Amino acid sequence: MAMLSFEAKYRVRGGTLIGGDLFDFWVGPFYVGFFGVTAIFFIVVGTLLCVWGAAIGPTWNVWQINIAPPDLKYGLGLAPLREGGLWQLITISAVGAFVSWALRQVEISRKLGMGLHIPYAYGVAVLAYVTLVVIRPVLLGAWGHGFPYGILSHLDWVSNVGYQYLHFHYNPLHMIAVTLFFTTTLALSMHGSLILSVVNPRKGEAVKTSEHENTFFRDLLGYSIGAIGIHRLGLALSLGAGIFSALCIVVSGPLWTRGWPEWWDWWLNLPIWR
Ligand code: UQ1
Repeated sequence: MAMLSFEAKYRVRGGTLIGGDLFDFWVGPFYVGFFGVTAIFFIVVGTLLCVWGAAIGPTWNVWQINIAPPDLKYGLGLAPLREGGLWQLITISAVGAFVSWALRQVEISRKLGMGLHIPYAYGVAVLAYVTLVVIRPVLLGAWGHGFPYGILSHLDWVSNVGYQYLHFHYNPLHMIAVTLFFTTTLALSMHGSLILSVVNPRKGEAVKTSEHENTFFRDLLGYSIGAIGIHRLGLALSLGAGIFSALCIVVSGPLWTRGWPEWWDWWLNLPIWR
């Protein structure tokens, strides 16, 4: 079936989570739905708030624009608009847009009778963001612990928070997250290169198949994880990277307040050394 006729055939009513067929329609290629409407609302509001924040700031230099969270003295309360209130409204808009987007993915998956892997995977990225600007600030008792919205300013925040724990690379959960990020790129480069190598034969030769894929890695490593397996591995590695990233920062402060190098004292204090 040609792609476009497939899409027409599967563009059917139903699968919505809320409101029946109220917004159950497409605009051109895009499915709208109730959560398409809420997503557009939060995206427009959040973007305009960012432009407002930039306009009342000292610069239009895109690298230097900064919309900071409230001072710590405001705790978990609301701050005046110019003193972090805009950051709070932008954060609400961002969470609203991200959750709307995830629920729109759920509706599209349900319409097509697919699994919910895509919204779950996207949800892990949202979780990482929510951990930084909601969960950790709430656990620490002030919105001021969220990161500022700005290209250079958020980099400075990461550097400063890292140095608060002396040497963040000693955080064991950060070590696991970094390892998972690197392993994700290794797995994707292996998979991408393998697929391209089999579908780009020499001129006049037939495209190769999974037998060639399996045999290559059995020759090389004595093991092939298989066509479905490599995708399960890729998903597990990349979601693990996001989950351990969220974990490594949410424990920094709420659970561990000293430098991360000191955490390893448990190793030096093992009774086996005495
Ligand atoms: C692999 O074994 C495999 O199965 C045939 C793929 O599917 C097409 C792959 O893309 C890759 C990269 C491998 C090799 C991976 C491991 C972990 C041995």
